[in-house]
Amino acid sequence: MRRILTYGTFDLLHWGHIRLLKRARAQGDYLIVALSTEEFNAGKGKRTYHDYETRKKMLEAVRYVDLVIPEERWDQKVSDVKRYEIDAVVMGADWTGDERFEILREHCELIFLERTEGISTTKIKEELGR
Ligand code: C2G
Repeated sequence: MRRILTYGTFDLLHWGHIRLLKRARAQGDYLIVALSTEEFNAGKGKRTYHDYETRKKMLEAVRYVDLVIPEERWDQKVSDVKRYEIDAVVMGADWTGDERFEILREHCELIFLERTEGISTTKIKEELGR
């Protein structure tokens, strides 16, 4: 069983997120999503519309997602890969070359998929005038 792991905030779940999850799941047989907690997001200066529990439930309702775990720290990725016996970490291409992911190459495959153009949580918030 080929096990895939991806990280993200997945706030205001939209088509760009779903397409990423669909393509990530297609890279293997089992997809784990490490979902950023509010505390972790605060560290990134990010505030989410939905809280962690709601974002987790929404992801668990997506057919491509097999398990949702919390992302609490930047430095948990190597232990995540080992603990969940991950074969490949899959991220959107905006993360290409980021050292916080490149270090995973000695532990698993690292795959970057192109982002879905024209959609983002920020764009949705701006267009809704928030
Ligand atoms: N994404 C995408 N296309 C979009 C928007 C997002 O492919 N139009 C992808 C991103 O590249 C990412 C995933 O969907 O792989 C989740 O996006 P975000 O929720 O914005 O996550 P991010 O802020 O990139 O958090 O430790 C890493 C962070 O937790 C990643």
